[in-house]
Amino acid sequence: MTAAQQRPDWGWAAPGRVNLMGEHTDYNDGWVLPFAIGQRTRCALRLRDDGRLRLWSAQSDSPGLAVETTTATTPGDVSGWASYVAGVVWAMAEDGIDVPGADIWVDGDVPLGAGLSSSAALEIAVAVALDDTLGLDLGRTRLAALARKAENDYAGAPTGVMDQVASLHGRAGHVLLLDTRTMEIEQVPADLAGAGLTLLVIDTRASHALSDGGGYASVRRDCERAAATLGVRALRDATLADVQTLTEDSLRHRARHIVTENARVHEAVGQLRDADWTGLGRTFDASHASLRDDFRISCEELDVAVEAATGAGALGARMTGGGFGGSAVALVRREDAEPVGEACRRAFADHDWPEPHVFAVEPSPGAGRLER
Ligand code: GAF
Repeated sequence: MTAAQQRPDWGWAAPGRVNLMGEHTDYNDGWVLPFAIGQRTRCALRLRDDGRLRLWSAQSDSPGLAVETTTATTPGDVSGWASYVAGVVWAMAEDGIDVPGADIWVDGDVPLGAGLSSSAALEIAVAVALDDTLGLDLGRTRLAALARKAENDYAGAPTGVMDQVASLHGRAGHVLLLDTRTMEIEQVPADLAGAGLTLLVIDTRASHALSDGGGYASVRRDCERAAATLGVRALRDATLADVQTLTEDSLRHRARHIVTENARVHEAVGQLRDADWTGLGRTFDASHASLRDDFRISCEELDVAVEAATGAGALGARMTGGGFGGSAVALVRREDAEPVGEACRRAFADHDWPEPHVFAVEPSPGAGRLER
């Protein structure tokens, strides 16, 4: 019998996320408003004592074959999905935590490359599995930091910490207001279903990758340059008046998005608290316009999805996540969900693009052990 056939029961799971508001603000010390979705990555794990690390993914092109390395792995040893798993073991070792060896299996239904944080779901599923199995009790703050280190320094994607925190701290019926400077978290009630609303994800299936050294890294560098030019610690500390003094067009545009987007996070929290759904829809639209025109990380597929959704009656729509492809989200009245999805599919057919995947999501619990 092969090791793949001897997989233990699935023991742990971690969700992907949707971000309601606050895009690219997390690495600018700003605020974000994500929630964990019902789609999750599952993990099964068996410890070994020989320093070997063998990894299987049901989503890989050859799911029966293991990716093999050792617990002394260093960045560059493995690539693709396996780098997010081996990266967690590496980050633990860097932090003085000894993993004696492990066979690790992963599977799940977080759409890959859709901007819904499949990579953080993978890291967190493995991090909680190791934490539990090794009896480490590291706590969620440290687990989030280890997973982010895996993503940044092992997998090579220079992201912020929003996705890992959302995957760990998700709570049904709530969105999570995170201050990425202080790491303070506030759970904000968001009973969308109770208000007769649905949040639709429109996965455009346009490619999106954070670790290709392309768009994400370059906008992040622009933000850091803008902060340095203004003499502030991070763009969170800049005002709109400061931003207007930036003479380089692209820096001024990027910085303006960050300053206005941080304000929109707080507006959205107020609108959730007041059940002001039309206001929240307008904030979605303003955020998308800012991501498209100022931050410049949208793409044609995302813009078409957003226009089709609002044209068919959505209260508001915006791209979510890292951008350059991936998914949009639309806030719709329950009875409009079907026509909005249909309008998006029709708009994509008119462009001869592959059909987008449209599905509803709701705030769901964060990572943890599965009932056996
Ligand atoms: C990706 C990153 F991983 C997050 O840290 C965040 O920057 C997001 O893009 C944009 O808001 O999901």
